[in-house]
Amino acid sequence: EYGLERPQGYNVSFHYNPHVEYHHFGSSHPMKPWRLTLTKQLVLSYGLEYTMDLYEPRPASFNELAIFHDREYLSYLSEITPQNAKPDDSQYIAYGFGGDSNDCPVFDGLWNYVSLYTGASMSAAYNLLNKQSDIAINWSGGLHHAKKNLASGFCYVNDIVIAIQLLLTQHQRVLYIDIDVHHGDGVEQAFESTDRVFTLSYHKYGIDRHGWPFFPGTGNIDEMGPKDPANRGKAHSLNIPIDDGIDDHQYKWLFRTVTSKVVEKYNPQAIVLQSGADSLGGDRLGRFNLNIKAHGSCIETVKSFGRPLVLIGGGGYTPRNVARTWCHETAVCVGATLHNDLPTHIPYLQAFQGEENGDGILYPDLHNTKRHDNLNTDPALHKLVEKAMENLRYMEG
Ligand code: TV7
Ligand code: CA
Ligand code: ZN
Repeated sequence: EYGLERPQGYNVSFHYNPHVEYHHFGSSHPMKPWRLTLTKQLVLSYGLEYTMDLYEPRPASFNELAIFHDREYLSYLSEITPQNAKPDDSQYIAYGFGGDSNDCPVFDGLWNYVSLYTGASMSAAYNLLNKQSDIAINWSGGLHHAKKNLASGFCYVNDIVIAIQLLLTQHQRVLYIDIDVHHGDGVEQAFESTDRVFTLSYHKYGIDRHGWPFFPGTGNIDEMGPKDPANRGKAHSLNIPIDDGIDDHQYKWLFRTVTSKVVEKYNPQAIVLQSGADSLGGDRLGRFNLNIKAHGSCIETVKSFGRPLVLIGGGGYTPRNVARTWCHETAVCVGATLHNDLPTHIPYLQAFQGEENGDGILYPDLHNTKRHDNLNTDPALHKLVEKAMENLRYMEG
């Protein structure tokens, strides 16, 4: 109570183990753990560390990862190295390491990497459970595609599922919200048979001009969990498929309208928010046209519900904008306003310099930096919201 001024009175904690930064997926791979170095540097340069409790969590153990994952899969994951990997091995392929896309490469320190980001999500969940924090942040987590025995889409261990499992020890209903540009399929699938977790994902959905579905190819509006009425998980997933180029105004309206309704109906006792930054304009893999403050307005909306919140990272493939966004969203959590001019004394300042419209500033205009035409019309989005509202009526109240 005697700390720095916190206008909105939220206790925020920041869970981060810096060792996670030093892992490399490979030089051409879009996932760059050093975006977390940039994020941390920005957070520190604005002095946000004085407004939060900082934790350096220990890595998760094998047994902790086994809360969700199969032990056989974990044994394989813990033993595989670039030196001993056999790409023709049946387990290698079955566990998701094969394939021509190389989405999930085997790299040095892989087991250490997955243990570190999962340990940080667990630490964040524990802080909610013991009431040390109202909001607990882990920007290194959010690996939402991993299945119990399968690596998928840059994700090997599903830290989100494990964090939610911990929250379920004390909370009857947990809401999972996912604003990564990709569908949060791994989390949805993990909880498809329970009514104690509601999953809500906003994502790009559709087929490109070469006939390829946008990864992972699931998450249409009519996918709302098991159809069997005897299954408790029925209607406890909501997917919001979005087309290329959605703008700030449309996304903010869509997010606020649908999420508010879900919170009102489901009345969760805790919320886990995956804030993937690949939904920003100009992202290397994404297709949307959001600015940093529009992305951050989703965090403001969720914060306004006043429920215990775990805030985690996820995708984000233009590192300087990932860092800007997660720094801004950290400030949103503590209730601070940041100057647009970046502090001039920061290490890595050059990462934020020399951009056409972002030179030395926190909030560049990202609109149409990748020139994705907006294929979302207002009438189509209104229809989508209507369908979402109809889906919610199938949930037993
Ligand atoms: C949470 N998109 C993860 C998002 C995971 C997306 C994909 C890549 C990609 C991988 C690379 C690479 C890439 C430039 C982009 C269907 C395929 C891809 C045909 C050859 N460059 C998150 C996963 C997605 C790997 N995967 O949600 C090494 O892009 O689309 C696919 C799969 C298989 C078939 N091939 C196309 O954000 C963290 N991968 C460069 C090097
Ligand atoms: Ca999503
Ligand atoms: Zn993504």
